[in-house]
Amino acid sequence: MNAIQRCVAAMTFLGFLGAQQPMMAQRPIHYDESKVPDLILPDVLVGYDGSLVRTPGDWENKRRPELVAKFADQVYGQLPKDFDKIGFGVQIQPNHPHSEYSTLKQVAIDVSRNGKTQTMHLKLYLPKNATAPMPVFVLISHRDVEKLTADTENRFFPVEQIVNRGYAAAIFDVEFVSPDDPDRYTEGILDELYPEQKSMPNGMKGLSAWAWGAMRVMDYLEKDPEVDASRAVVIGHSRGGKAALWTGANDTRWAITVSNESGCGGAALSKRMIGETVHRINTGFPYWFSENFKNYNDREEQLPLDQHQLIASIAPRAVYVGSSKDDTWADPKGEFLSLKIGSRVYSEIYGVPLEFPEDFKMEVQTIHQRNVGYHLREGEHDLTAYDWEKVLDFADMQFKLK
Ligand code: GTR
Repeated sequence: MNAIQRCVAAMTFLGFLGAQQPMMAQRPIHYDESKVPDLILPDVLVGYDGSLVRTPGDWENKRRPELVAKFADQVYGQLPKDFDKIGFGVQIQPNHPHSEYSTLKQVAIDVSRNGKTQTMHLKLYLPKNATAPMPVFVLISHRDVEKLTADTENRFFPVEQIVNRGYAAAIFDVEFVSPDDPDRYTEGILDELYPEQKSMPNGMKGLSAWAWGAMRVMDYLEKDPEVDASRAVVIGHSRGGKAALWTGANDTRWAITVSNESGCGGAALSKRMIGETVHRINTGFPYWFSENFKNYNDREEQLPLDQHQLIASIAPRAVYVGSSKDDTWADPKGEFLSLKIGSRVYSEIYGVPLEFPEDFKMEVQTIHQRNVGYHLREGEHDLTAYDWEKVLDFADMQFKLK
């Protein structure tokens, strides 16, 4: 073995060690576009066996499932679909801070597997005096839902704004499925329902558990006659946005998937390595992604996929990406490119005419088209009334087009 071969062998070995890499020095953080490497992105429309994707059948039966499986294996971990039983307990809450304009259903969702049960709680606000089944937004919340919903002024989950636009507003706290805490994240479905996942290198961790929670909410929505589950939107901000995209890629029942400022491991392209990187996120939040994802710490060029393919995996259902100008940690340009490149599936396979600006400009903009929506706003990392307004407009447009 010569010196170069030894170096390559050592790097390969370290790659396999994966989880031990956080001990190594990390690449410095940068926001310098001139340091972004030339992007070599894996093709959305070429299968792993080299075959070209030409038809909706090729996409839906072969390419899309293989991409989702690859993301499960290398990035997010498994999203187990099996359980033995699911039950729903519904209570109408008579007095609540939003009662002037909405009716609140408190829903307990009990899921059992191998003799154990996990309960998650959903709050569902229906527009007051609604008669027809309502389209619905479901927010995956990593912020305390009791606090959020007690404060009618909060803009993160603005019940009044949503119901006044003719939608039901639903929210669940990730705490019920996998607490957003490095020391407690297994204290939910991982300990109770899927303990075998904990020792698997491609096992479920926080983000997959949150997506699993959103899917169980959908199980409920399909049973509630006051909701139109065929017009359901899953939305999340930042870490919640990563989970929302992963939900939409797995679960074809959602009409629209919305990622707000989800950044690294969400909408942003990992291979740009600007702002938050794979190594940074796996170090800061080692309990979100699978162990396998750590193999790509500072080795993004080795990733056999990138996030444009996650966005594509939502097709042919609608997808939305919201970004903000000051949220450079989340790489707004990478989020835009990911959406633009991933959207090829809609245009080339489903014949949806789509137009995007040739180059990304860090300027306030809104691009609402059939199936694909985008906005870039002023300001910092947050989910704001402005973001909701844009996303509600987009949902109106999609449901009118249907
Ligand atoms: C950031 C983190 C991001 C993002 C965000 C959030 O600090 O680096 O990946 O998910 O937090 O959830 O607010």
